[in-house]
Amino acid sequence: MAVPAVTVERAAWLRAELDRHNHAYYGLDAPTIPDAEYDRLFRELQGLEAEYPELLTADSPTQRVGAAALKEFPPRLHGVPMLSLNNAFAPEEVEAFDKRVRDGLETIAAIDYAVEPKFDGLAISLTYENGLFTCGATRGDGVTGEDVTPNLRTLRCIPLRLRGEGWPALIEVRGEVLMFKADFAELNARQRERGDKEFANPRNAAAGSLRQLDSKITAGRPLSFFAYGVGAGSNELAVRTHGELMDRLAGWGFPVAVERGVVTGSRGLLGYFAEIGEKRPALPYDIDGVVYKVNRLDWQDRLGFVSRAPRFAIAHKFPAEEALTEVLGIDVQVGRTGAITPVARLKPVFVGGVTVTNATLHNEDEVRRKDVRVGDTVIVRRAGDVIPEVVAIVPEKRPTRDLFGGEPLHPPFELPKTCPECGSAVTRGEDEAIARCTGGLYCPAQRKQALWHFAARRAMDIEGLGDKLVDQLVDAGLVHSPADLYGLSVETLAGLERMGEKSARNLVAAIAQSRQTTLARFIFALGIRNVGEATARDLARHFGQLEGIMGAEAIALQQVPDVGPVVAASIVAFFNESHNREIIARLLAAGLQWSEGQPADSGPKLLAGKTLVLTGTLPTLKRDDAKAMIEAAGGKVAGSVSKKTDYVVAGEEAGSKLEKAQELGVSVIDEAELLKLLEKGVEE
Ligand code: 9MJ
Repeated sequence: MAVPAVTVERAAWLRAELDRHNHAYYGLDAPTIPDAEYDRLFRELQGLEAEYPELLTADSPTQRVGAAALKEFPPRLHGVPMLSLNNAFAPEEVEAFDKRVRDGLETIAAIDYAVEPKFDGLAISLTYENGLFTCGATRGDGVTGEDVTPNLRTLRCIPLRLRGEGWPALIEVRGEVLMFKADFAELNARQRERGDKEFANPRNAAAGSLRQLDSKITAGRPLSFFAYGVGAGSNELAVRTHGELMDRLAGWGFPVAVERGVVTGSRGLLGYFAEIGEKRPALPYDIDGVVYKVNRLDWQDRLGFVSRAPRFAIAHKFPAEEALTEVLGIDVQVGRTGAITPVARLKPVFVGGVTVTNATLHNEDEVRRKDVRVGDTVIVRRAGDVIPEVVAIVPEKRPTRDLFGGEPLHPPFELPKTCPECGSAVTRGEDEAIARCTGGLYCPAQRKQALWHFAARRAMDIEGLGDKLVDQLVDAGLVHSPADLYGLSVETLAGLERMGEKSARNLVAAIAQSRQTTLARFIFALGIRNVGEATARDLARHFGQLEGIMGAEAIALQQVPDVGPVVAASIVAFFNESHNREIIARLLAAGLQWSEGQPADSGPKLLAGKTLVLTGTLPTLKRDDAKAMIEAAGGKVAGSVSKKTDYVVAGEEAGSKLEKAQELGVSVIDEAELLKLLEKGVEE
């Protein structure tokens, strides 16, 4: 039966329409229709193709759902070999690269480089014949890869037919398949729910998803693709620069990195590296560095290759964020509020730019889920300044009782029933992830940390009272609670190890000086669970005096901005505890005082809507106090100077922020002028 002409037309229209929406969604990152509407059009096309199989075309969007499973991946010879890049880690290596390029081109002029993020995924090559996607392969050894065409067809961001025009009859488009961080998290959550294996990181998830013999599995995995180059066909493109090449690829429908650019000389390269390094945590995908390529393509040709890597390009890599190491032991740490955290003691390993010997295992459930045991080889991750964590174990490397496998050598980890520091019971609330030591301030670990916290710069700011000294004071039985600090004498302190008479005198003076404080600092210093610096400030501002807070019921506490039922309950519980009240009474008896803060609602908001930036050391005010005072007057304190800044408050040794203020013509004031503003407000 002949296909009615209207149906032929309708199918063609549906294909074009679905392709257009795909491109808008994946290529341009600008969705045009709701998912449900896309699905409706998709099903209509599927229906037509089922009824009239002759309507089916190779580039139909319905051909992305996965094909019959393979037994193995056929080999695929690349038209032009897929290169690898040489790596640089240090700035000097980048400068040396730039010098090699200039030497190679026999020029002393600064070179323009195309710069782009280095995606942490899998390199692939996509072949298009007469604009139609015909084959996709992994990199393999660079010469021959694995043909994973049915799998790549399922990626909606890979065009099945090139858009626009000007493409060669045969072209290999090169790029990276990866998984966005959010898609990875969702996939892992799904795997967990189903009891399936979770992936250690987005890269492994992308690799595992792409290398499936059953492309229907790949079809269900959220893979993405970014293009960054061309193999075969590159000579027929009539483009002058790598930048123009990327624009071409975008025009044909490929997603390309928006963070790409062109910079000049090694200074430009290092500037870009720093810029992307800062953006890295906020990028939606993992990158492991940036790539620099000489922008002019004729110069790329002139520079050519050394062995299998181009002379015209280099990867500038971030220090690896993940590394393998061995678990030497699993301990638990007791936190300030008694939280028990399992910690893996590791064979030292260099990761994220530092040597790591401990990694958090977060909590009991996490250790169970990951089944981390002594002797295991594990993937450790340290990203930015985040505390290092154990991502996953490598199951094949688990030591067993004998050489031929069998029983694991070590049993599963169990949380101790009693606190290793004080022997008190460890309990865990029904819907709580965290187990806690019930010892409270009887537990020396909690007591020490409560004291560190009390003395900290942002709390009572007792200079010279560091962690080591607190440990000594607690271990010697000289200090049981913060109140005991105010009874310490020079003689007692001078008797401690590594403590001279002069240091003892300075410390006693610092402790004495801390008596004069602010209500906000005092509340923060108490270390009430869930009460951080901002909440302490809000409480001080709202109630104005300590008695009000101590006597407040949960309902009254919830009148304070950002204080919800959980925080309110913590505060009530803290002040209900008789030993806490007793310590507070002793602190007040020891002479702690503050000028009572004005309740927030009564004071005029003299700095409402104003943004200030603090820089340098102010003559009398501590920076945190200046900040609190500005905020209490309704002002905002920003970290950097911009055109929107109203005032820069500069003290001694003010640096670049002062320069920036002068550059932008922002008013610069000193402490005295700030105090005047706080008293009288801004004269407009
Ligand atoms: C990645 N991985 O993002 C290249 N790459 O160019 C970029 N890889 C590359 N370019 C030539 N952006 C060989 C590899």
